[in-house]
Amino acid sequence: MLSSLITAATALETIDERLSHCGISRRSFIVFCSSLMIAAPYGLAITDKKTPEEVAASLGNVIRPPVIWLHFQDCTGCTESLLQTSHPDFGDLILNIISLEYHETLMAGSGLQARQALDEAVKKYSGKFILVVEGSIPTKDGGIYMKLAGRPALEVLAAIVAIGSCASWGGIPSADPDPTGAVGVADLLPNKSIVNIPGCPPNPYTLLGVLLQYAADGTLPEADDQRRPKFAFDREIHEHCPRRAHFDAGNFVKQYGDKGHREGWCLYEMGCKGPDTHAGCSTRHFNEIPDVWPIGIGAPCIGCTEKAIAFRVPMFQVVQLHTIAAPPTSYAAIGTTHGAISPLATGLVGLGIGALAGAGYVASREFSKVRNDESAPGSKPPPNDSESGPGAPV
Ligand code: FSX
Ligand code: SF4
Ligand code: F3S
Repeated sequence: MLSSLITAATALETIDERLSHCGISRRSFIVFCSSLMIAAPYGLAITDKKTPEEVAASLGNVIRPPVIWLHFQDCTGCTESLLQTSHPDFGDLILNIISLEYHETLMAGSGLQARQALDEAVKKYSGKFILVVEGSIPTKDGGIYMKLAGRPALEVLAAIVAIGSCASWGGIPSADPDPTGAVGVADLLPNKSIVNIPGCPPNPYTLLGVLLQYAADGTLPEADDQRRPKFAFDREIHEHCPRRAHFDAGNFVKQYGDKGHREGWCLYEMGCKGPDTHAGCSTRHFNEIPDVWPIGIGAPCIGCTEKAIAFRVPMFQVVQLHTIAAPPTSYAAIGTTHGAISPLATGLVGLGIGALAGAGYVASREFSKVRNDESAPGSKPPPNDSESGPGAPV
């Protein structure tokens, strides 16, 4: 059990003690807690409180959990993603909230010095630390494709939070032809309690939420059948995608740079895996910048949080729609003709309602104009038009 790896260690500081030693004000900590509540608004035991003050009161008594972070076959994008967080601030996180004891990318030491630091941290916090694993583990040929201090990665691995798609189930290194026999942590240690936080890169707030919940009350967030915390992976991208209205209306990008692409239409026909991918990217963007996530910048979701999709299903292959009806066959046609609005009727019902009806009429005319412009059913398709998506003629 993960719970056996961390115990309350009286020799370690609580978060409150640490903040007070560093001269950090209570107010700053409450601001930190409020940003945590915004980042994980539901599904996490620690943020399931009414006010930031209540979160601060319960977190303040928590012993800062020692964290040892190991890298295997990866691109370090997982760490880069975490480094970009400022709400909560990453410096606060590693210096005051958790106790980051070993992290190859962030530490100044290297070689023997780094190896000694790892040995010391493991010895000092034996039975108390959280192990975060980034990257997949090579298994072919005795694991010779990756060694740490001369030993195959396989030998030094212990457990626990698998961050990124590589550590969760192999990720990019495991893509066909998988030359190194790359696997995720759970493949090697099937009987351990492992939390998978897939994503390439993963959303840093998910890791933060898992670490803090465990540190606060010794429990892990409820997980789905792929060991992903439900609070972050219970919905599909498609459910909250800002381009969903275009999907429902049958407005699809047909080619990068076409009119639909420039106007932010749905990327389904470009191979977007959003309708089959569980992740929170459409509501929790990356790098603290609005719209910084794949679909936000005009690229289809490749399903990087799904074991069966990313790096397995071709990037431009259209996914099957399992739970959603495909427009336009199941939706009323948008381009139907509209009846004229009677001046008498608007006069009787009143000026306000008449104004609303008029606005709706103008809007529907504008919408019809767009639909008839490029993608309306029956309109002449562009030269490279795809016929495989839901908007295709049947
Ligand atoms: Fe894998 Fe992480 Fe993708 Fe990269 O290191 S999940 S390749 S973003 O960074 O392991
Ligand atoms: Fe968004 Fe992709 Fe769904 Fe279109 S198919 S609405 S781009 S998630
Ligand atoms: Fe990955 Fe798709 Fe989100 S590619 S980062 S799950 S939008």
